Amino acid sequence: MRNFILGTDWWTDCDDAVALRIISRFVNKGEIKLKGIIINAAMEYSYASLKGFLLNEGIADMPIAIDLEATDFGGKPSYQKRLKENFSPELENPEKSDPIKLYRKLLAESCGQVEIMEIGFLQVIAGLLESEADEYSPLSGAELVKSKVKKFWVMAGKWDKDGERENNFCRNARSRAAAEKFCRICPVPVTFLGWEIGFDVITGGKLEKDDPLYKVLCDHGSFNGRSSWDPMLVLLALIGDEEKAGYSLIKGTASVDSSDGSNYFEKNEKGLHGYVIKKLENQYYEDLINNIIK
Ligand SMILES: [Ca+2]
Repeated sequence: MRNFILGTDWWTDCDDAVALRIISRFVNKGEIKLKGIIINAAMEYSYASLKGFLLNEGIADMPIAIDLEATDFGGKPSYQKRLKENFSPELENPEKSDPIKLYRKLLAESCGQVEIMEIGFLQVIAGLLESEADEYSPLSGAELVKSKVKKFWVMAGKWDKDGERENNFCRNARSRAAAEKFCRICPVPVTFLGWEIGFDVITGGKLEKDDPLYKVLCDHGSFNGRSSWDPMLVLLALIGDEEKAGYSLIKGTASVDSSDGSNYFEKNEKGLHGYVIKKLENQYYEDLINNIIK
């Protein structure tokens, strides 16, 4: 069975919750194993709201770590308070949490290879890549990733032309530095799904009105559905094959300018990086996602 770890900002946008509904469907059918979740943006209700959502999905039995220092992304997360109140009112953020250690532990203890899905900011993964030997592994972070991570699937960037700026890369100095580092030093293949892929694929608007996921979308103001960046990324990862998932893959080397978060791509068939292009009409992806999450 394929093993995954998820990184999510679980922040101002509600598409992370739609993505987690898709993941929960695959986990509950026994099709994949989700070994843990790393929250890479922190607000008062981060841990409780995510845990509450997972409890309702029936997949809460996994470790969660949170980057408690990552409070500087700006904006007002809209749906977390209700999730906490409805599903886990007694829970609070942990006083201490070490998300890099959790990545190291999960990777070191995994018998098989792991795939990492990232639908938020990259500073924890950049920290993992630069981490040193510890009680879990004598390997450096880059060596550990090289030996245990088969591939990263990352929602970030805008790849239809060079010099574009997308939120997960360019949100602030923290995310920009991490994105630059990740593209430069990650030693294993990465497939990016960019902003241009998901913005006009709208999902979640057909959910039952009493579905907690629909309430998440409503709290975000997305009563008729929301752009599908994170859902499309996780579904692509879970299918595990760009062509089968309805995309072409452009291979090469991605880079990010840490001064402004702009992204660039040099095409090269032997490159470790790739970004996807849709092969089908938006309706195809919308129907696929809406059918899974209903
Ligand atoms: Ca996200």
